Amino acid sequence: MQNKSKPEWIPENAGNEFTTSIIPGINEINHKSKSGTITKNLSIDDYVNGVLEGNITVLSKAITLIESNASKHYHLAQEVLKKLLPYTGHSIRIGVTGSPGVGKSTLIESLGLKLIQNGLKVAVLAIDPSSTITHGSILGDKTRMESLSQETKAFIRPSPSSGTLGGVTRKTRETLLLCEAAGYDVILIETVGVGQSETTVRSMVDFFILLLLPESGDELQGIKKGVVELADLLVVNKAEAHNKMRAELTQRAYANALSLLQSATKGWTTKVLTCSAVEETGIWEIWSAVNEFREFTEDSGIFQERRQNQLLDWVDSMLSDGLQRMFFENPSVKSKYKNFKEAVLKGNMTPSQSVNDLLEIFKKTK
Ligand SMILES: Nc1nc2c(ncn2[C@@H]2O[C@H](COP(=O)(O)OP(=O)(O)OP(=O)(O)O)[C@@H](O)[C@H]2O)c(=O)[nH]1
Ligand SMILES: [Mg+2]
Repeated sequence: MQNKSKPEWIPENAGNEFTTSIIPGINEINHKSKSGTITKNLSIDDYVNGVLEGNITVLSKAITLIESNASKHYHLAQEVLKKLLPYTGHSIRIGVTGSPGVGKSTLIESLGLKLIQNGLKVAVLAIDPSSTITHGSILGDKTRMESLSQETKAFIRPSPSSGTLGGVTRKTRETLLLCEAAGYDVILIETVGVGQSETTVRSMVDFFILLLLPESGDELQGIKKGVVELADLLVVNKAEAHNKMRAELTQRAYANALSLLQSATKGWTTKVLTCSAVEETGIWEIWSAVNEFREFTEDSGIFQERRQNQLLDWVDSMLSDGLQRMFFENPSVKSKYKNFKEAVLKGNMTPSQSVNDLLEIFKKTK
């Protein structure tokens, strides 16, 4: 395990409530202050103005505030967000999922660099459900997106590395809004294609890309219906010359399968493309599909409708996150929680009994 240290934007007197840590050797260009004159303790207005100016140090600090699990930071973060909300909503939000190693980060880097060359500002966020267990495994991605992280118009933020998936979701959603307020035109969210995280990311983006590998005929039997049905675009990556046949076979098989499935977005026909993130071929076609989708959904009103639903999802995820925090921070619950779990292990209490009793204790203290 490498040595980790606290980033410079964490207040001096802070405890363990900040989840972010820095591993030496990672390019920290995103976190450097342009002017070098940032004070340690920022007021709400300092945060708001700094983010609106696109100051990367202040943006990083504001995200750290959002990622904090401490109540006082939570309330401050919500005040900052409230003031920034009117400036959000102007980006296109794109989710990228796929099995580990399929090339999500490489594709994001390749697409991101092209977009920057075309004058756009690009933010990359990550949701890594495994990081809630391994505490930040996706940090490696930052080193992988080396070229992108050198760009002043790019902002890369790894997944918050502790808390429940629900907590991570709320934090990512709010981070996305901060990035929009800071003027990023395109927000790319990478998620490892396991379990719940795909549904989670789908619920916070406009456009969802599923990345696939070229496969042989036999392997194609097991098309994952669930995640395919979430995607607006399927892309077979690693489609270089030696893989061309397999990539096209995969492309056709998925196109056939899609004709039998429901599309993720009403009225939109999910496309299947091929690309090579490494050789940078087929990347513009992906961006064209994004634009075509945007035009189509804006005309049909689905774009706005989805954004409204995302706002409501945010309410729900905040509610469950808030309830959970309230419950586990409740002193009466805290004092019994550990004992009850031990009692369950010893067989002196059933799991449901312990849950009921804890809920009763919680209700009585309200
Ligand atoms: N040949 C080839 N290799 C690629 C391509 N895209 C990515 N790779 C390689 O595949 C490996 C994994 O790429 P990543 O971009 O890290 O994949 P990922 O999906 O982000 O992986 P995780 O974040 O670990 O889930 C790396 O060694 C890349 O160089 C491609 O288009 N062609
Ligand atoms: Mg990756």
